[in-house]
Amino acid sequence: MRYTSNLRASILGAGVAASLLSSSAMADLEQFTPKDKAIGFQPAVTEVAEQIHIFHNFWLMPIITVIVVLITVLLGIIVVKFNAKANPVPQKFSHNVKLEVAWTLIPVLILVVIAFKSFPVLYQQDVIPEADLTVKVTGYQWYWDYEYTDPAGDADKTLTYSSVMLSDEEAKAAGKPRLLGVDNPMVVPVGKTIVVEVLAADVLHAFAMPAFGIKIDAVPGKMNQTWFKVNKPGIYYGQCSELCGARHAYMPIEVHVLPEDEYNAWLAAKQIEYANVNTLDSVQFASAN
Ligand SMILES: [Cu+2]
Repeated sequence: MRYTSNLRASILGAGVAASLLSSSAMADLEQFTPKDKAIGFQPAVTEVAEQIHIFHNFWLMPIITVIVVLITVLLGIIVVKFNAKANPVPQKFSHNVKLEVAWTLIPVLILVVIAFKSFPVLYQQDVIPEADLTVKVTGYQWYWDYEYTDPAGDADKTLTYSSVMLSDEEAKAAGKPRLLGVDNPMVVPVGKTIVVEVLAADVLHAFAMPAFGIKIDAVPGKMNQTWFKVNKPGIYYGQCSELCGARHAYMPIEVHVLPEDEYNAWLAAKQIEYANVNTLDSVQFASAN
């Protein structure tokens, strides 16, 4: 409960809440950060991400490996056996019906297998379940806004804030990874269905969280939806995944997944903290500069 008590402390010392909160939360939460020389996916923490990994690791990779090996061997045979020296007189035949049927049908069958295995995963991502919590995420050049609309069935409790990347020094001081840590992370409760409504205010962005298995375009004038349910508390990182301008690489996403009581404490604290802020726009620009 260190997180909760620090939360209360930071309300008292209003103004410095953001950095204090983030660093105190990190003492308790496992941070899922990129590892040196790692390859492959980040560990999956949602069922959707698990299904994506299974599809990739046990279907796509074996299929593509067999294809690559087969083509390489065939190419080798042709180079060795049918070069001008080894085979000075070329054969004159053309067309082989059986072979042509085979090399048409086999790729079709491979695609059918891939479709058969991928459609359920796509369906699982695409059909939005009933939300326990909806968070509206808006992409700006170059930061994210998070809006918790009506979080406790009370429109007055709507909470909006901006999330801006920390500088190298700030990230180091806060113990967060460089180019991924932010000042005000998105915070959600663990084990709950979170529906994310994704928008953009200026150009195309994309909200992507690899560990959750989600990546969705943020389009000006159009609302996209996706969802996730994380079963493991922790701090997770993602990035804008659509080229959106000069600082595209500097609008990371940091999500804290907290036990429900700590999430509620965070929500209550933020509402008090932001209650006296008249225009959130002034906060955004102050932090962006
Ligand atoms: Cu962007």
